[in-house]
Amino acid sequence: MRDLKKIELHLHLEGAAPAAFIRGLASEQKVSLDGVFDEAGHYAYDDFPGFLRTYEAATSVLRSPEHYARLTREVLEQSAAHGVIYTEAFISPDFCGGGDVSAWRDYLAAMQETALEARTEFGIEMRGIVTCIRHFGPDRAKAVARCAAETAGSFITGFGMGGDESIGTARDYAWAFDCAREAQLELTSHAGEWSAPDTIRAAWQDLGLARIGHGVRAVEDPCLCEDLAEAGVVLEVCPGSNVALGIYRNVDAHPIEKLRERGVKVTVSTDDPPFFHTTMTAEYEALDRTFGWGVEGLMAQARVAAEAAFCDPETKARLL
Ligand code: ES4
Ligand code: ZN
Repeated sequence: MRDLKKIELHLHLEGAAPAAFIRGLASEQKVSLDGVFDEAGHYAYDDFPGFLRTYEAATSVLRSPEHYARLTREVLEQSAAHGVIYTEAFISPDFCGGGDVSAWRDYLAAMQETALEARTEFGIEMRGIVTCIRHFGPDRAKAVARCAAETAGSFITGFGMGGDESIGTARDYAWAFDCAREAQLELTSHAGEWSAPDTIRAAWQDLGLARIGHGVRAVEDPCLCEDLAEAGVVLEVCPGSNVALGIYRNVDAHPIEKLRERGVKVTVSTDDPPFFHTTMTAEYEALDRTFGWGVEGLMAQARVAAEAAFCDPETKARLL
């Protein structure tokens, strides 16, 4: 399972930072990160709002382009060790210069340079999806969209939104997504991880998305599943993340198989692997064990991911 070639479409760069890496940065800066780690040294949180708080506290020690270069290298090396040959990382200008375009350019240059080195060294290709954070509000989202639009190109290929789904409506963020679309960026947003199926339809239609982050609660609405299947909208499904956050009791209870059976295009990702104690290998093993996907089913899912990747046709052709 580890050696199968994998494509990951939904990975938060900051959320992929190993706890030990963040502890190392904290001690270099002589700051104490109270409440961020448990006794075993893992990230600590009780529920989704707690997860977001821990996540934001952990990112507070990522303070320079050089820190992001080190993070990028660490994450790409880890992913490559699990057979990932192509990864799309969500990157948040809110954490890289606070939404200021010129600071963002410096952070981005550091990440892009590291990604080039990692391609040669570890054999993994990376693209960045600039991501706004819903609970920071529509104005911050606009600033992030401007960062994305200014730096759209061969490395920054997408725009997305994460954060607390209970805040506002999709329409509140439409300006940001329109701005990104005009800059030729491809679009995805978290929806239907926590929120009801109608918010998936709203995000998909009001924001003009090609892909949806999670979207698993679509399973509760057969009509929505039919429409997503017909339109070929791709779900970035992260089973281990959903189980770790308590949305589903275990992988057996996870709707990924039902969604696939209904013809919805599903792909598999890890979201924030150290937070959820998962890896792409672990996700593959769980899906094989639980639903009997086998190498064939897993490879079929990887082809869906390759087709849905936010990259140029030549790169895509090499992944298929
Ligand atoms: C998220 Cl803003 C953010 N970061 C990491 N993981 C997430 N899941 C949902 N929103
Ligand atoms: Zn996510």
